[in-house]
Amino acid sequence: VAPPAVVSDLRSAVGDAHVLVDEDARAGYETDWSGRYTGRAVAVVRPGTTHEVAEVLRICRTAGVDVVPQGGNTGLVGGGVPRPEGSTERPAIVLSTRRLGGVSAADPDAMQLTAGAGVTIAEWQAAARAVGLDAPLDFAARDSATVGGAIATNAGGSRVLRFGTMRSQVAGIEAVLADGRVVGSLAGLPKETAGLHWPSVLTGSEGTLAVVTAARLRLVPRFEHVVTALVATASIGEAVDLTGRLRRQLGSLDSVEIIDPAALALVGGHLGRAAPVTPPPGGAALLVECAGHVDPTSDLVAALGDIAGDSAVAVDPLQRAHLIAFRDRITEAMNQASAGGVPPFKLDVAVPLGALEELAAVARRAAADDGCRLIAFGHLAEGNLHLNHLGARDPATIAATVLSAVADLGGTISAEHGIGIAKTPWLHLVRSSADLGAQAAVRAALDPAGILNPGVLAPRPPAIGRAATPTAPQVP
Ligand code: 2HG
Ligand code: ZN
Repeated sequence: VAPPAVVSDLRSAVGDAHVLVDEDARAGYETDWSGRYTGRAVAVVRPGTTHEVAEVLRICRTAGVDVVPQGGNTGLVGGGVPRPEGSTERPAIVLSTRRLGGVSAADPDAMQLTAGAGVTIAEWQAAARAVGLDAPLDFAARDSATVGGAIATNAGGSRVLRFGTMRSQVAGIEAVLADGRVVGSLAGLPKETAGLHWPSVLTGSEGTLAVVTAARLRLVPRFEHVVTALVATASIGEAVDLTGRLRRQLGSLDSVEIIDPAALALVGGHLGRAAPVTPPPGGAALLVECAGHVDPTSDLVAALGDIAGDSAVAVDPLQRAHLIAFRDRITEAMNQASAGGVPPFKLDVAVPLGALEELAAVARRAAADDGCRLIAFGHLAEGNLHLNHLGARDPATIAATVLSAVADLGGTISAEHGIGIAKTPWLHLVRSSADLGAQAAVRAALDPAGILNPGVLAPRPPAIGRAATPTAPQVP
């Protein structure tokens, strides 16, 4: 039940219309995009300015109310929705940053613009294109995911091989600390050595250190010529070799995405049309894009070599969209396949490219042992696989097996979705206790009352033995 004094204080800070207390109004903010993580907020608060964000944080700190920052709510690890009922001592609000909109001061010479935290990735792209440039980031949730959320999770997506993750795009940042003080700068100076670099400190901090309110963002050239290819390889090893060759030969290479045969069949069924290529079992389909100021099609076809035989290449925007749909709409296809039942159990992992084939084999075995259906796809150039388990009986055992193997292979338990609350039991696999202790000290220094996103990114005691099953509250 909402402490009434807090709700009325929040109403005076941001206006009645922007404090949502009705169950129906809150519902869309209380469950994340995965459908697996849900909790209750005493209110959803939607500040419209940095000053209002500061007021909201001061009110919550004084009242002892937790704050869960949320952008477009496209998260998949439970980090942007209230914690599960019964798992926290204090009430929580969702602080939605969606009203912190507005794009301003595009500078085509410096190739930067300033965006509010609530600006979507698609709006960032549109604003860049309006000045003849482009945004360096792209992924399927572009219409809802926000700049603030992308910073909080260090989002990646499909263009990372060319331009880097969100971390590389943030030239300046403005953020509010838990006590309401504002830090950072939106000057966007490419060179500056005058102390801590707030974009570096806050990117990937998952709403635990401050609430990001605006950012100075990098822009990249807008390429007139784009070519998309869907190609089949006989094995993952062959796919990795091809990726290396494309990277070395093609300065125009924008993305190399991977789709396993089961994922390709599932999305084909969802789209109502078969894919133009058929990778054999154990093989993969790759979605490759090149973009340049001159048409890169013949370079791409030459670099594909023999593999060009089993491929579909498109330049026409509509035909390109037809190919891209086989990659972009897999998540939607899985959600539809599991509609009404338990949502897919997701692992977002990355390993060094040379270990990808082994990781795929481990994942296949873990899914077979469980008896679930594995849908694997992802961002090949970064060795990043999205392992989705449909109808998993024992997700905690799958996670323990796969994540331990990932750590042994020199990889990471989260490549781009973040730790949230979903991956906290396995943080110790990839972070030492010295590392986790130092992170906890930084967090305590910036937010001594611990109101910012409690439970998120918080390591939990390691299970006894690597293969043991940790108890995870939201891993049914
Ligand atoms: C993507 O690459 C997203 O499409 C979502 O990261 C992945 O649904 C998923 O597992
Ligand atoms: Zn992804």
